[in-house]
Amino acid sequence: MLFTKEDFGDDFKWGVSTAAYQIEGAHNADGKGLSVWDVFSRQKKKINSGHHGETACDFYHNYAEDIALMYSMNIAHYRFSISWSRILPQGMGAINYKGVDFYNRVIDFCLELGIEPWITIYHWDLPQVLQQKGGWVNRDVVQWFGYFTECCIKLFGDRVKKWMVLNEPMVFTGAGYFLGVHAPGKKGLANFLAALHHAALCQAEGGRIIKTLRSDCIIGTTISYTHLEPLTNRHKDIAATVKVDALLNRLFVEPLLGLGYPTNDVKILERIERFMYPGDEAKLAFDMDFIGLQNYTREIVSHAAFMPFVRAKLIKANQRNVPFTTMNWEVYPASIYEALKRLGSYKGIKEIIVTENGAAFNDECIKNTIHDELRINYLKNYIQQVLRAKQEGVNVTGYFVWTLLDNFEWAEGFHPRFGLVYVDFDTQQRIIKSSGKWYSDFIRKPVIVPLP
Ligand code: IFM
Repeated sequence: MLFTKEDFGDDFKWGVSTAAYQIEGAHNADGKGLSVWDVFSRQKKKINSGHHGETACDFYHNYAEDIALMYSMNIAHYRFSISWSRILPQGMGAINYKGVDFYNRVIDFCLELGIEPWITIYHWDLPQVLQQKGGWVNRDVVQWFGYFTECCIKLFGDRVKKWMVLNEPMVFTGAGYFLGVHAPGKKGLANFLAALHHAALCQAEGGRIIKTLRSDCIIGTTISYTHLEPLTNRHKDIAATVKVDALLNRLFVEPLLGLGYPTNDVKILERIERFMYPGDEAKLAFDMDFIGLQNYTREIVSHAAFMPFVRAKLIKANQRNVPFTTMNWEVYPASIYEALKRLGSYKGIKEIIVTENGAAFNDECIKNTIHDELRINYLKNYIQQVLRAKQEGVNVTGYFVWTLLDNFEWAEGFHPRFGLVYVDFDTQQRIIKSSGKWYSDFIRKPVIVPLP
């Protein structure tokens, strides 16, 4: 390998990311309320193979072993999310202190082992009771989310100093309220535009609430950011790429920076106005301490006359004669470099942290070992591209692998295995994969040998 962790500097943060619904299980334990994912994944044919996250990695009961495992792997930064319905079973109102105790145990044990906890407030698991009132389509979600944020900060902000407001809002609004392939399974433009506007308001409002309650916290939010290229140099493909870019990459970050929605490039977004109240434009902006970039792949875009609204489509990796992962995502390390350069070029962005990057491959467990060379190569090559961007001046200050444990990959169920650690979902046995060992060696603290 031509580079080492030291090339990134002493302050660079190396970690792993997870999300509540994907690992915790214990879906109705100790007073937890149902989330949209508990309900959605029980509906027929929504999730591959009929899987659901009711047990998942049972992190709720195995958290101590899993955090100890992280410690043994030299992981010093752990990003996880809070299940809204675990601490507020009714979405608002009374706090479920048994749920709070769980997160207190997680946080305190991390701190005891010298692992810094990083909390994502919302990673897609809205309480079902709030969905029954319209969920993200109902503007009241701004109040509901504000209350949830306030509770999180008051309950955990004394010990947790690194916060992210939302996880990939484009994905949960697009897949959950436009395409209907994620919880809560809603479809249509009106649902999507309302949900996206309310999520964008929450993104900024969440930041303001944290700042007001705890000025000593570092505040960020995360976005998915995919490098895009047109299929050909034809004007139509280039125009399609500009549209997809505005939707996938710019939609949430630009309002946050005070630039408004990218309506010039996607005319249909003008219809958001129907959901805007006077003064909303200013409320969409907030000066984040950092932006969490989540990049996995590049997409190739072509013009598609039959596609409603965008007139564009993505050409799947398996149709392009390129290497790809179990998710059918192209392995293209320079995508993270391109994404970092592009995001880094916005004037208002002070700092970027790669809050997710990783890959799912068809790992095989043979005699209790998992030789996942493909994942090692993926991580090495992507990390090298992060370094390239850093050396060219992008202020990228951390990198979190998605993910620690194989887990519930939303509509795909448990088949795509993204973990550095293999999970046998029948026995809950954990086995560190070769990639986990590689990452652990790569980020190991240098041993200081005293001079005689
Ligand atoms: O598993 C997801 C995660 O919840 C959000 N970002 C992408 C990951 C891989 O699909």
